[in-house]
Amino acid sequence: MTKDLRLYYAPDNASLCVRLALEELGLPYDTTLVDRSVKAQKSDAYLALNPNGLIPVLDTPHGPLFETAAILLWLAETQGRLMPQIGTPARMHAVQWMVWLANTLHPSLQIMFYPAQYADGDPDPTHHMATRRVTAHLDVLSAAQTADWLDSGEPSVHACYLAPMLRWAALYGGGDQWFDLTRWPRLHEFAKRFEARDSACKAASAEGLGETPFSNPSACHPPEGSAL
Ligand SMILES: N[C@@H](CCC(=O)N[C@@H](CS)C(=O)NCC(=O)O)C(=O)O
Repeated sequence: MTKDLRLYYAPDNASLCVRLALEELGLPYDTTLVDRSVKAQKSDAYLALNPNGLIPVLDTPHGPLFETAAILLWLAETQGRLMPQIGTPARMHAVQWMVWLANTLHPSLQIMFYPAQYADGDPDPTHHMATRRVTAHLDVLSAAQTADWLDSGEPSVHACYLAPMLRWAALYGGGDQWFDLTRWPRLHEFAKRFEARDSACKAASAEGLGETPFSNPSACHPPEGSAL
């Protein structure tokens, strides 16, 4: 039977954040692999779902939805879970950190992963700049008193968004083992706690992410498709 939700995904891509939330919420969903090896994200069929040609898309009963943060917020809103309730003081900081994840950390990571797309000529200075920025962002997050979702052990859309980003920083951030999550003990504890959850285990199994996908990640070996 066709389900109401369909996740267009590629292994270890931003779609992983959405998969984690879907698993955490226990919602039934179908998946469609977007085959990056043939640039399926730029095909006419996919551009009709997301004109940006980027993964993920979540197809919903109201039509396709793109942007990781928008999808996570929509899921939280429609399910009444994974975010503090609207109108509560806790909601204010929860929204603040969602915007920060989407608007600050994620873009800096993307520049670090793909510096040539952001540089005229030599991409190395751009990569160094982005690495410094990511380090500074994680310093800010790990010291933040209002980011209680880091320590609570409660599932949240923030956790579903941050955990993959910590993984990607380690795996795709530019070699030389520059990234050591133990430098930020609070974030390291968060990653260990999060990867022990059933939702994380199911997502890791579906996408071939290994045993410690967030606290000490290794290259992904997906059953289908490719990360890049
Ligand atoms: N702001 C977008 C970024 C999505 C994004 O960059 N997705 C990457 C995979 S993690 C992608 O589709 N890359 C393929 C490409 O650039 O062609 C979001 O959060 O949904």
